[in-house]
Amino acid sequence: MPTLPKDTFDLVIAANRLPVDRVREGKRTVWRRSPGGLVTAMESVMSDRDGAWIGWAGVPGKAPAAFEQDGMWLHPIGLSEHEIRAYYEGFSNGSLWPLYHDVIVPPTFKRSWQAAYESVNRRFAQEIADLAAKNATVWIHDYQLQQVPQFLRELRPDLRIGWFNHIPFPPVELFMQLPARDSLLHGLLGSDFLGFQRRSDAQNFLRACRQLLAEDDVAVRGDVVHTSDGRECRAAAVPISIDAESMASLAATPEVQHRAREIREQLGNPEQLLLGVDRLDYTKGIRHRLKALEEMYREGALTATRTKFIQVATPSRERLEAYQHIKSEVEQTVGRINGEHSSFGAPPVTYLHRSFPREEMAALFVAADVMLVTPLRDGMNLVAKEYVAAHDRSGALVLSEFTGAANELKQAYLCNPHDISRTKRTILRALESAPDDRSRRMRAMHRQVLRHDVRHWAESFLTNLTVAPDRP
Ligand code: GDG
Repeated sequence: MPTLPKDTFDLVIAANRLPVDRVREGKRTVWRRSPGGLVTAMESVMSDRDGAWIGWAGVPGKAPAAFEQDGMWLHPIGLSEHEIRAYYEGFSNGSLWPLYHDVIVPPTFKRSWQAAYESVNRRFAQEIADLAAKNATVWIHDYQLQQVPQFLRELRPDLRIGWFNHIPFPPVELFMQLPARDSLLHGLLGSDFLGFQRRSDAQNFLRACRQLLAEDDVAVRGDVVHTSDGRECRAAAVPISIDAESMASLAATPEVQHRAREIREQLGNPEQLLLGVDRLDYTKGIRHRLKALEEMYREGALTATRTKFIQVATPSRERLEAYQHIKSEVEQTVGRINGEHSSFGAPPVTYLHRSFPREEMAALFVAADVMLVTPLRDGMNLVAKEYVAAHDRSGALVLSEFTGAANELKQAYLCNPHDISRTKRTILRALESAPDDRSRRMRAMHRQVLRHDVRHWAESFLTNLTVAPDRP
């Protein structure tokens, strides 16, 4: 690893967050690798190159010094408290997140947020420009950094620039609400290649360019946008996945198998165990899921002593009002269901509002007979893939049609979470289907996820980026 890291990296990753968290260990502050497939995927593509990762360290204030960890050069970006409020919580999570998820809650638009977003995106671009070697490959991640490709292109026309969107790209009828819409489209068009979770996300982007940028002389032909400065930018679907092999082998370990049995025992050995695992976010359909279950307990379709439900809801974006609102709604509903249906020490719903180690998550997946994944809109949903990787023939997946995962996991019990009556019937179908049927479905999905894992995703993104049309 170079000692003077300037102009030296062949591959630069930029994401809102670094792949590490700053934690206190006794009196010392240390960096601990954050869990998640993205880090694994990047490790696999960075192993034979000089790679750097640029991102926010997760705490306000001046950027800590750059450092090396696990063979990656980690380069923190500093964000002030104002920038966290305006760029991250404001524009990214108050304007873009709801707009890109079908306006499940109304987006808020503020000019000051947009200005902070632009200035943070410029800072990312400058830092990348300083670190990247000549003709290096730059991979930018997600909705927080949509203007980086353009700003970076202005600074470093020699670079090959790709961007991947982890969340949906909205239909033009919604996207056009955004006051910054032209700036974001021009921002993205600084890339050579844009990767999306689904084909329809890529199509939505191309349609937005065609309809909103026509007068700027942008021409869209097939999946390529021809820009007025003579460049080409291609948009296509490259669906993300998980480290499937590692989840499958973790789930098979005696410790995890034992812990899964223990979880069921602790719940009084129910006949059926249902599970939900989500960030506590209004996009994940937790309220709709609980409504369906509440009705099923009330009507007797489910019996509280025989069928239990565990909901893990990882804390998320807790300073935002919409998140405080969904939290209190979920907690009220759980309280009501348990109030009406618990017997002493045996509530039907176990609600866990905290994070767990990966091993515990694997044990929960193994323990659950039916996994409920019911988002109202979700770019992909990795939890669905993790559950499927943890089961090769047992278990059943109820999956919302509004997830990217539904495009690949076609043997799931698909549902429309807005349709509570049919969702209830789908949950019952998953619970009551013949073991043969469940096993046939699970085997097919397990094979699909193991074949198309996160390494496959990272490689196909980089291949798409490498073969992107040459610049003039
Ligand atoms: C965005 C897009 C897209 C959750 N709680 C714990 C824990 N998790 C892990 C899960 C899973 C991940 O976090 C969540 O991923 P999702 O895909 O479900 O959702 P988002 O956070 O919304 O992610 C999404 C994704 O980006 C990737 O492109 O699929 O559509 O919204 O891996 O297992 N992990 C541990 N403890 C927890 O308590 N260890």
